[in-house]
Amino acid sequence: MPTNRITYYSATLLCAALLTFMGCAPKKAPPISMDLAQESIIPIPVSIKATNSSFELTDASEIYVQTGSEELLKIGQFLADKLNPSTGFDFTVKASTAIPDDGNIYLSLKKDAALGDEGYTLSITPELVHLEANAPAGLFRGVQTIRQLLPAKIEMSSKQEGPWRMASGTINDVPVYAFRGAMFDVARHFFSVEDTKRYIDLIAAYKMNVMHLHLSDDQGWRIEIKSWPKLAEHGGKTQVGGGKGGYYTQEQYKDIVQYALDRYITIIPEIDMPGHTNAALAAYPELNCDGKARELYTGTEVGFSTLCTQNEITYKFIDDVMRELAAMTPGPYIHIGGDESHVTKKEDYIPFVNRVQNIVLKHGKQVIGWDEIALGTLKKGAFVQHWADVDNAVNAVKQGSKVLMSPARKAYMDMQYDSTTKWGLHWAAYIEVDSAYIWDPATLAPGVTQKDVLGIEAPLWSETVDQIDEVEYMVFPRLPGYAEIGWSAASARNWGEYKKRLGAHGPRFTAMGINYYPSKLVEWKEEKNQKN
Ligand code: TNX
Repeated sequence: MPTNRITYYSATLLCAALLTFMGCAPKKAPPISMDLAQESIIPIPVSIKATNSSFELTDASEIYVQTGSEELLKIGQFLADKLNPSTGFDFTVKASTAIPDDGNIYLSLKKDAALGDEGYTLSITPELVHLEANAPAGLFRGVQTIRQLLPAKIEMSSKQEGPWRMASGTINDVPVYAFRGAMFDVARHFFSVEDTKRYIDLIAAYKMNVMHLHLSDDQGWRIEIKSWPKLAEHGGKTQVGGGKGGYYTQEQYKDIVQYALDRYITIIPEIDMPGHTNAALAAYPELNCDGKARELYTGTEVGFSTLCTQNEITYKFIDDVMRELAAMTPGPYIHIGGDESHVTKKEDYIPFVNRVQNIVLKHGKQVIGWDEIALGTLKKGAFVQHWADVDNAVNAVKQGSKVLMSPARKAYMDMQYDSTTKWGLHWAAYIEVDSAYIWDPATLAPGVTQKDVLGIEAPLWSETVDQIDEVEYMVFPRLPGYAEIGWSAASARNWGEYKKRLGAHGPRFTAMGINYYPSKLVEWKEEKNQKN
């Protein structure tokens, strides 16, 4: 054995012997300088204080959560499940009452009312990543920030080369609006449980907290109702274009609800009425005023169907549907639709909406409806979703209701980006990524101010899309902008600055396998390897 190797082995042995009291364990590379203020976080946080150093995750790192909470262990596990495949490390989640040793991540709760349910503070030093919140949901939102501070390839599902560094400093963050959502129309085309979970994962990454499911329309009824089985069995048989359609069993729906809940996302189920009901009218003849079942419909016209508002059986039907829906929906809201009821007489529409609100309330849920429901008498706690008519939004506020902002010309993700977009419609507008971003829910409608706004929702109608990668193309890259409009103060939002952050998310979208529209308005970044 050559002398230099003998020397090396003796040194190693000596070192091992002295390890306990001299601490000559192999040293980690010293932290490198990184600027937290230059990181591209979407939605932009309230405040970022950079300390120009870094934390490095290694295979010795662990995730610790404050002792005593199953819920915190679950949030820690969510983070571990995100980090394990790409790092190839084996993060396990452990409980600890004290701040753990150097090199680890710690999630804990603190009493801080200013953080509300969803705010968090994230402190990163070369020694520790410490995420704190007033409530578990805040920790979950903060975990999304941790993901964004790591290299984009952290999102890959196969092992990648490190290093896995995060810039050091402190982030304080809290959302402006309590409701930040997206909608999925699974009625025009049916989408599987897996597709819906995928969409939920994508909105969760941008700190949205609501997924509104449009579960019924002229072309299909997509939720099993045990007391009216033909709704799904017959009414769910087809879809736009005549494909095979489908529906969620109650077990599958509950599975989606739980999946969303695990991501601190509320599911809002919508049963659209009295219009947009052809599928139900095809399943049960007694819901039609003439007592005759309608044919299933596979086209894309709107406004031709109506429940028979005069018949008592209609209200029995609604009561049964709402009872079953309420029983499997832990969230506070049920959406009653109410849009485009062009063949329902106004004198029938208004009493109908008033009566349906009472049914929803009776089953312990709050009402949401499209803006036309403001033509009726809104019950206490009802929310109006503005999509088309500003007068309806103003009328809702006059009645004491809050408005959910989904203006079609800004927030409809089924609108094409421009005339060359393969999928989508353009009846409201072409919505490029800048136009989707540049608007403020608090100034959109004169007379509707920030205190009147519940939040923002971006709907994805599915007349023209039937595959999840097509959905992704319409949703990305507009959705991160909607998430930011809902989370960040208007004064902190600026397209020129935002588009740089968005461009830096290109590699993240790629790593997540998102089929996104590479808008020419944005300079899409390549993933840069962090320097050693
Ligand atoms: C209008 S928005 C509708 C939907 C269509 C959508 C297509 C609303 C409440 N009604 O039925 O799917 O336009 O963009």
